Amino acid sequence: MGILNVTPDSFSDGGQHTAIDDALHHAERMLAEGAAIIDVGGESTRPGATPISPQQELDRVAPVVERLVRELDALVSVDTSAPEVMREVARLGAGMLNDVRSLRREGALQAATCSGLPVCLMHMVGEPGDMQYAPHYDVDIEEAVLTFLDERIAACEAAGLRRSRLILDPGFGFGKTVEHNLRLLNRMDRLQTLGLPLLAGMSRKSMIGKVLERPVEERLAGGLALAALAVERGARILRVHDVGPSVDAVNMTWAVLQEGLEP
Ligand code: 9MG
Repeated sequence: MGILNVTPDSFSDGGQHTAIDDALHHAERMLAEGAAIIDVGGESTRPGATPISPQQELDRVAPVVERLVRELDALVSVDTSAPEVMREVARLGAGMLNDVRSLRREGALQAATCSGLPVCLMHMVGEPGDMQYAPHYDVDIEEAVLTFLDERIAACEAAGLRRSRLILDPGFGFGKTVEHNLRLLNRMDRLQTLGLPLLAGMSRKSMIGKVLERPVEERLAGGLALAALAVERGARILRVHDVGPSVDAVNMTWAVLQEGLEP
């Protein structure tokens, strides 16, 4: 899954059309490098990020989704928690919803259910604005994540969203210390007991920066190591910035796990 941020600071400031063209070229390149899914996001979920309105989010995301579907025939995931955005991107042909808030916003469960799309449910405590303020868990992190995701699956099923449409994500970096993140990755195979596909996103995140003392532009090698470990512990979708190197890392890991060259 290649990351396509369409926040105002992500692409060219030569006007909206140029920015959309730039986003499309970037997506085209990620697809050529082997991405199977493009994850489009209009609202930053970085620690400390301030929320934007659903209309602002739609203004950023909708034109890109529309063109990705129409011109590149891409499988488009939309990173959103807003029911209004979910409804509109489903209409425009998006193929998946990625909600870091696990459909907990009012109306999101219903919008996602009605869309008929697969949904990624992610573990997060708090909101991006405050989640990194002294994260604390009363139980082991993997237990906390397992319990949370199990409850969200139950809420989805109760709302009529079929279990077979769900993908689960431990939410690396969302309301977690670096120690929580490292332990969670090491024990990520526990989440396989829920019987659903696992997605992991660690690309360029601060857990790499903290361990290796690297700024964000020097975190590729660390991210590839984490990607390999995530695959070994059950992840089947990786949300990444650097698609080409990640595809190689995953294919190499997979060849070892399969003890051969068959995909
Ligand atoms: C939007 N976003 C940022 N980080 C993410 C992660 O780790 N997982 C998912 N599903 N989405 C993310």
